[in-house]
Amino acid sequence: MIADKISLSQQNIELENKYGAHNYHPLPVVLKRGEGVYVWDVAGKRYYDFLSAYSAINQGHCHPKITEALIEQANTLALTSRAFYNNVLGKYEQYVTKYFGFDKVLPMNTGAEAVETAIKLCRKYAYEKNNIPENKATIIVCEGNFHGRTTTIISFSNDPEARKNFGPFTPGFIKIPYNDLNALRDALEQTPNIAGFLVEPIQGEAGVFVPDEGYLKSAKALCEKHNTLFIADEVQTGIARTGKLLAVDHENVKPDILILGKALSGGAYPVSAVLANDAIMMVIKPGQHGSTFGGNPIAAKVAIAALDVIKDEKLAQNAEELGQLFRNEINDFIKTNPLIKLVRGKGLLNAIVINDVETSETAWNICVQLKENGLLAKPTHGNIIRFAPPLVITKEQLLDCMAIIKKTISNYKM
Ligand code: IF1
Repeated sequence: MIADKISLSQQNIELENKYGAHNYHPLPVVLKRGEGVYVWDVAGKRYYDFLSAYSAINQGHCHPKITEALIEQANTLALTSRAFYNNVLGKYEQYVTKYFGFDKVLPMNTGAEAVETAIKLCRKYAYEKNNIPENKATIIVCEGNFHGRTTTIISFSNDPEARKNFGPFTPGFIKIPYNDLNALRDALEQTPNIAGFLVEPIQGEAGVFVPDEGYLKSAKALCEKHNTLFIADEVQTGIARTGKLLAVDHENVKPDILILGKALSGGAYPVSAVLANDAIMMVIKPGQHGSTFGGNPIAAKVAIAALDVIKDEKLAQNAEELGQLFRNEINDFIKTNPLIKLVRGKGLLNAIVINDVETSETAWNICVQLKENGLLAKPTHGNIIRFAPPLVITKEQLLDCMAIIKKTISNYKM
């Protein structure tokens, strides 16, 4: 019986290897079902999901309220395109703009599409409202950024793996060190035609780098002083992940352009969005930007349900409280376990740095052991393991996960 289940796993893995592009290197586990903080593999083994599809499943796997919204709308009217109005989109647009406090939303599907939309919006505003000469707009980004995988977005990545042999690249971006206000000030003062500053409030993929307290507020003030748009990419940090509705809320910073994705749908459907006030958003006129599925009725209904769940179940508060518990417990554990160098994060977006040379082998091997012990996590870059469970996790479940993490690391043999 067990042998059959293992061959079932192997069969699925072999199918992906044979017929799928090899653009990922997944952990060797084949999942079949998800519910709340749990996922099950094809052998029926249960795991805690500590990745949450990179923070898309903040509301937990297959949340009944979100799934119900998806199914009901899918059985009613799935897609109209924006060539026509429908009876769902306007209600969603009103809901999401009031939810986050902006005049308007431009609905898209993936995070990268929303980032691309924000870049186009920023450039168009620069040319039409900020007297920047056409085709001269420059957007400041940070070293170590991750904003998606389109050709323009990787044009300003400094990850060789994300860039190699994908050129030629899109011009109009300059990079500065993350969490460095002097570098931002210099770029704003010395570089002509700056249109915007695109930043992750916490750099997720780079390894959950939390900037110094006050960085976001000072960065926004510098942008205001230089008449530059502050663009917050909250695709991964937003929707309650860091213990507030948005990561910028920790510093009461209001971006000029807000980018959302992932948990905007609770992982049930690709939904992303760009929010801005009229002065910015209205530079885009009919026919100048769009997408076949952007703002479709299913996405609209799913996003309303997903955002309802965040508020109704007080998931930001839960993330704040249990995130503190997680970091406190790991910091205590570090005192007696040299394998971990440090833990960092905000809310339930955390990472531990393994105390070894810059190699991802140890981090990967620890994740394989965690899998054996019933918890799924994955390394980000190098020797860093990200821990990001669904925000619906209970204190008891978190303590159970802490026990698994500590046991695994204590027993790990380099
Ligand atoms: C992959 C990383 C995380 C994002 C931020 C935009 C996007 C993402 C801050 C684009 C997407 C995903 C992409 C996914 C894995 C995951 C990821 F490892 F790639 F870098 F989370 F850190 N802004 N992040 O984190 O959104 O187009 O994917 O919907 O490409 O492997 P998307």
